[in-house]
Amino acid sequence: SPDVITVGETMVILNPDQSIPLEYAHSFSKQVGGAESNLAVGLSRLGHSVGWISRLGHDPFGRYIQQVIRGEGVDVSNTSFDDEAPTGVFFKERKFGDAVNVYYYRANSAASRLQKEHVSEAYISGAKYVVISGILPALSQSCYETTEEVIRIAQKYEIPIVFDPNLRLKLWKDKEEAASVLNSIAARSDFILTGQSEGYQLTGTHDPEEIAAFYKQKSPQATVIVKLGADGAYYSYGSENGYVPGFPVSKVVDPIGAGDSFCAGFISAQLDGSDIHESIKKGNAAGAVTVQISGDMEGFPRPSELEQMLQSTDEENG
Ligand code: KDG
Repeated sequence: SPDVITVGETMVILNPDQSIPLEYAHSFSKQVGGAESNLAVGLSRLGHSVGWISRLGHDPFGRYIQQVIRGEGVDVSNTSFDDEAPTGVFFKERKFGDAVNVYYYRANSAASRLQKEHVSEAYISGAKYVVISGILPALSQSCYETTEEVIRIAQKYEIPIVFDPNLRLKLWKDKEEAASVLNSIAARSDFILTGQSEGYQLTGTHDPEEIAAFYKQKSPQATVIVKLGADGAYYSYGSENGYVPGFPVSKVVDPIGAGDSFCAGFISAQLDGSDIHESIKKGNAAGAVTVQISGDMEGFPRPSELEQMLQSTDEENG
């Protein structure tokens, strides 16, 4: 099996060619996005073997997604087609500054019908890392059960679980429901990678050190990383903790996907045997490359681009 396995929904993105309110946009670029397949593409570009488990509609968008993700070198052998439900779609909208709004058309999509029977224990059991995102359990009851099944398998084979809560409030009944499900997954994870504002929604504090302390209490063995955007990240690993500075970029074009790119850079470094500080630095650098390019995964770095970003501050810092 691949070294890293992840599971989740991927959609076609219709990205307006103009930065105006969506109702006035007339032309769109077709792209592919989904937090888990983004991460998989990020890892594949960095030279790792990675598998993505999902369901796609038996329709042109489903075929397009399969082609793109497979074309990026990700193993799609455990992703199958559903004859009865369509592939999900979402639109991006850029109105002010760096902010991007998203509008989902994904209710009852093929991926929302993913069931625990679609997940192969034999396939997952050989992985070195399993990556779970908090989007999947929000999609439907069967997706929630699928998430639990993947956790069960990872635990059975002692495969470290990397968890990104990826809080999408539009997908949950309310914040309380999201926090109860996501914090329960965090409590069983080995690496918790959260953003600062979702960390606030889930723990009640903005302070990165308090967010980490909250999760350490639930999962004492876990490494907690709080992603701070341009400011880098804070981490708590065993009794070690600290801040790892980010990489300045001149213009943020599209922040969506940066968190997934961070996760790919981080896991890539862990697979290569780097220590925690180096791994976070690589995550920060990957995120910084990604925000400068439109699209979720178009801007994920290749090794030489990541290396260039990593060198950029070494020079500045002397
Ligand atoms: O992390 C980026 C994702 O949010 C984006 O690709 C869309 O997966 C997506 C989602 O469900 O929001």
